[in-house]
Amino acid sequence: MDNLFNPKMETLSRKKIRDLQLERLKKTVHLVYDNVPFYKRKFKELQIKPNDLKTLDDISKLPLTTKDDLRDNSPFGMMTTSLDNCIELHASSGTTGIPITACYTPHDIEAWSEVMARCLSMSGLTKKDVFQNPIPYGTFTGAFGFHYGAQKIGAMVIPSGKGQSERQIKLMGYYGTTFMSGVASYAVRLGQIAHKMGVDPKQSKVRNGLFGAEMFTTGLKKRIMDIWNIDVHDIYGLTEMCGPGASADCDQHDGLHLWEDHFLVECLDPNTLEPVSLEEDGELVLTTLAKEGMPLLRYRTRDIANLYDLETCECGRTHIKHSTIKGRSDDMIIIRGTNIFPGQIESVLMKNPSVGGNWRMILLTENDVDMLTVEVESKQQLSTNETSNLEQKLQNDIKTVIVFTPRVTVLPPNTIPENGLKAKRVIDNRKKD
Ligand code: DLL
Repeated sequence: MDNLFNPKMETLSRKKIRDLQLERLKKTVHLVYDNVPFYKRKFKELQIKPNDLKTLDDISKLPLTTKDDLRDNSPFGMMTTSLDNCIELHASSGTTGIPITACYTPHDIEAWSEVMARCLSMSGLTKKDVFQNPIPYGTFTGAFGFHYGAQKIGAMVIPSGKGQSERQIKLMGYYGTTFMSGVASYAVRLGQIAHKMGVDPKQSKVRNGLFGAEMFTTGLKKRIMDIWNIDVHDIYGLTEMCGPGASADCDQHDGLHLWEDHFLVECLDPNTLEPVSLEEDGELVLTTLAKEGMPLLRYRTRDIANLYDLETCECGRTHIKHSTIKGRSDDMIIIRGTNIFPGQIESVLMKNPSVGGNWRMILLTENDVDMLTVEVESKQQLSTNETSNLEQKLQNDIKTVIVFTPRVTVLPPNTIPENGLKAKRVIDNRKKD
């Protein structure tokens, strides 16, 4: 219980959380109805008025918001206030070229710092820590979110920023970094670089890490723990909500607490858009409850996870938990009639101690048939014989989870190209009709 940043809010009774959610939801609904033409139009189409919202269950009457809605109204059409009242802008690039833009009022920056401080404190950050933040400082939300949260706790922040991995390792040693953040796959990469430089990551002073921003399987988490000999926490978030900080896992490592005084979560079947039962996988749909600049109603995240039973957690927090993100509904690949999430493959790969840090799936059409090749780096340089044994073993193991037999190619360490900030796990070169 000693790592609560805001004990009162983090342990609020379920009844008080729900009362607060209803009060804030009503306020948010009025705010967007009065100020955002997109929402006013949607309410009209659905023949509802803000005052029709009487209970939290009435949320199902409200319109959903999609990424396309944000793009159609980009960059500033979803805002409730003029740009004069905003002090910061962030954006996520996505794949279509039109960025998703978010503008923050001073109040929004404060709210973001608060949820980030809760996540960091829950992961063990204290004011005594030296906190290294190896994330590019730019329009991506990652670096600033961690920076604000860590400073709110009073830790010393090293804003080490983008890449330059050898420099990151040197800074860690020089300043005695005790806590690091980052994009999940980068923590593995940094470990590899340290080894290459003759530095054993286990001997560093780092004792804790908080990572996220991309698919983060339990296998990858364990991998980072082993490489660095640190405790690893998972943090989830998205530009549309604020950036990182919607949720993170506590020391129980059994699901991520989502800050329900800031976000109202629903878990819906992505096809029918009906709620799924607790512990059943569905799409997380989030409504902001404490945002001023660009509040969103029922935002379809596309992220697949499940919500847990609402008992008070051993850590004392009362806020709902969700599982790790299993994948994005738009990441699901259909090959020969089988639905595959990249996370299923990563889980198999990360269990194998001979597998290195990077991997990807390559999809091709050969003689009108979809072919899947899994390319994966080995941890150490292997002989031809060892390589083919490992390929065989991985092929069999992957087959048990995806039902058909993929090709597996094991490559030497550090040979799969890095693809920007977040790892690109799927290269789909199939013929499109
Ligand atoms: O990635 C914010 C962030 C930065 C989160 C740093 C955590 C750490 P976007 O670029 O808008 O924002 O991407 C959001 O990334 O919808 C998920 O699909 C994915 N994602 C984020 N965190 C996790 C996680 C940031 N812990 C999108 N596990 C989200 C799995 C994650 N996927």
